[in-house]
Amino acid sequence: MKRNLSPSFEGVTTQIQPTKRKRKPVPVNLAALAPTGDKSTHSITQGSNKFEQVSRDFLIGSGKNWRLFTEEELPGAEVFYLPDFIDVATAMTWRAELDKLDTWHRPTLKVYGREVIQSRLTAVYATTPELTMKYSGQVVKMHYPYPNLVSEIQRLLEKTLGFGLEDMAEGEGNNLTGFNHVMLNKYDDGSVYIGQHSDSRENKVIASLSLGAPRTFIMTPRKGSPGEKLKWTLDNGSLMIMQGDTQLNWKHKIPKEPKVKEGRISLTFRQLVYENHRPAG
Ligand SMILES: O=C(O)CCC(=O)C(=O)O
Repeated sequence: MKRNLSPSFEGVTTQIQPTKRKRKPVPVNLAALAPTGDKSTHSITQGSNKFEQVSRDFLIGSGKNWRLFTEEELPGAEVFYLPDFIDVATAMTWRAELDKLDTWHRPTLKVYGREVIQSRLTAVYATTPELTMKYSGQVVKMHYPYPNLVSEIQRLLEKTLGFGLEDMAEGEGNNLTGFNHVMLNKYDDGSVYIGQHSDSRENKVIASLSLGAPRTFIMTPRKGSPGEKLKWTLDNGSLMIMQGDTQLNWKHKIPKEPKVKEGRISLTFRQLVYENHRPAG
């Protein structure tokens, strides 16, 4: 199913930096501050308007151990979870290699006139140099090209999710859909978390790969949406998909877990769609 939706704000957890007067840094959940639907906070300035949703039937037919959340469990959401996308040894090897990337950084954002530093380390890549994104009014530095390992992981993901099959059936000969952007998040231990938020709805599909310490993932219905809070563990080597109206109806977070002493890296592969952009021809 193909649809175009307008963007909203992607929440992050941050610390306010001292501005004119010396002020003690205060942890702030930007998701709680920012109004949903504020286009100035997160907007795509370039990109493709073509995207593809993961087919539930394809996942059922794959014979893999997918948990496909039902409409009763998560009304108005399409969420799929595969606990053993890769084995633990591979997950640990990938985490160690990605830990060494030289692109990890904490972006400084401007929120309601204040300079704010994001607490999580992130590394951001795009598949094409012309894909750009604004976040909280600032252009996000997207690196290009992907590191080899990240490209390999994306290829494996797209195969696992059945992306590109439609293009091939149409004889286009290449994969015009698939993911065009990945954001890596680093959680050094259980003190690092991500506050409750919904992602921008320009993210048509988000596929989140977990490497390292298992962490709790909590989904809560947005105001006015039906459903009950649901939580489960994102295991080492697991894959989680969110698509459809999930961001419209639900918020999600990874809470602080003081007992977790090990680190985790997540790779959130995304299909960013710029809805006003029409490719030439
Ligand atoms: O680290 C994760 O698995 C979740 C990250 C997340 O919530 C996001 O990128 O929106």
